[in-house]
Amino acid sequence: MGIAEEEIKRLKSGNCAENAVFFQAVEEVIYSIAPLLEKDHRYKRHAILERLVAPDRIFKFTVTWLDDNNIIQVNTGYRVQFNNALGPYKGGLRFHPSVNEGILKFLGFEQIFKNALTGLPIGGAKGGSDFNPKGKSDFEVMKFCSAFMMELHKYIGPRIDVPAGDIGVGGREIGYLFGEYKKITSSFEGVLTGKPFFFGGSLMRTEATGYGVIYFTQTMLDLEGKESLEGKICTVSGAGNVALHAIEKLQQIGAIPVSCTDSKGTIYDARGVDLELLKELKLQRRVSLEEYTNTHPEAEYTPVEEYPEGVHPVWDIPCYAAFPCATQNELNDIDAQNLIVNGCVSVTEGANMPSTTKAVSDFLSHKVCFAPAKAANAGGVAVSEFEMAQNASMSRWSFEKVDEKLKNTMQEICKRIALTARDYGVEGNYVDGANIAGFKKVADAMIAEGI
Ligand code: NDP
Ligand code: 2IT
Repeated sequence: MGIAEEEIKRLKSGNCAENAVFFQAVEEVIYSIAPLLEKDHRYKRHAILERLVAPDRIFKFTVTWLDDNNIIQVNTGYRVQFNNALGPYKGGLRFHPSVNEGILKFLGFEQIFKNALTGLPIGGAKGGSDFNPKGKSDFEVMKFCSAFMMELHKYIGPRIDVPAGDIGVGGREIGYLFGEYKKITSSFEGVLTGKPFFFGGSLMRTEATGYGVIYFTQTMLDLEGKESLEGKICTVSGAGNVALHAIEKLQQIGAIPVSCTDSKGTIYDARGVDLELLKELKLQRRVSLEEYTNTHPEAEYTPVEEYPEGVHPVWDIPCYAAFPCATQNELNDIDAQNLIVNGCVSVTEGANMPSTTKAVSDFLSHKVCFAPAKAANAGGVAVSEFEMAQNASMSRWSFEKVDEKLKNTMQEICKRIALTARDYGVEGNYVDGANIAGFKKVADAMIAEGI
């Protein structure tokens, strides 16, 4: 077989595997909304499902840039504009070597429902690149971001499509992307969210997703008649934007987060994790979590190579509440069983779709309070919309105002999906509640807007 045939075979087989996460996300929604489709024939007549699972458009482009050794590097960039029935396309950019069209379709599809649940006027999108920021110099990241924006700027705008951060894209990357957009278009406008505060960012956007995850969990535990998080052992995975701010809010409310993870390993610090040290390691020095044990030798570090097969050690730590905040499908059915056997009362998804389908059904059948990502991590995009509002009105809101609005938004989402679940005969099932409530909002707008 020649190189071309091999490449075609690889791409074809890659393509099938690529779509697995997208189908996983779509299937969950279809199962949840089936009773609604049976009951209300308008959705079938207007072909809502067929229209909703197909992105409005996908842009795929080549990003060519020069590294610090003057070697030309080539990456692929994407923007998946999924649905704008409720407002401009909105959703993050992910820079990670695993990025492909299937992953971005799954993330863009989820984003439609998440954004609908916020009650704010934003549609769903996602984008990114297989560029790996890890180990790159600041200049290399800057050069990549400039080259990426050279193409992306054609497709975005404050009333068209407003990207933000996700894995591998934080304030630094958004700053470089914004700078390039400004240079190309000569306009200073709210075309990206998650900007640093001193040039148009919103206070609290950095903290919003992680804080929102905890506000959601507090409301859910309250509605379900469970004990609050105060004084409780909590496990968290991830050590990025979402995980660190979930840990921060847990500590602020008197809970005891004892773990975090990165792509290389897991830290278990039974006395509670040292957040200042974590921030130094992951946000400033961008190094592996292994270094945590240099300062805290009594903490346990397990490198990925030593994980038992098919099991993540972070979900084997006994806890009251678990918060998967790293990446998709990081918590499988064996992990779910470990959490259930160890008496875990609640699981909240900070990452997008971190639990496998089987893990979710196990949590639901064992009556674990389970908060799905599209509801629980919506605080990030909600504050992104607040940033758009501030940019559009050339104003600045205080930290307290944003925090109050965030808290209120998370409480409202939680209550609405709990009520929806009850109305549809699946009380306590926040997965079905979120899917039905999100779908109805988008579908009704699509019907009203015509084909
Ligand atoms: P960051 O890039 O800040 O952090 C990601 C963290 O997850 C890092 O600790 C990283 O490890 C770890 N990680 C990433 N990929 C893998 C992998 N394949 N296996 C194991 N660990 C991995 O991203 P965020 O915190 O922003 O995003 C985390 C999750 O939250 C994602 O699912 C994202 O889609 C979701 N999310 C993010 C929002 C936001 O506002 N940022 C909003 C809503 C959802 P390492 O340090 O080694 O790279
Ligand atoms: O998954 C997500 O909601 C995000 N990465 C944030 C999206 C946004 O536009 O703020």
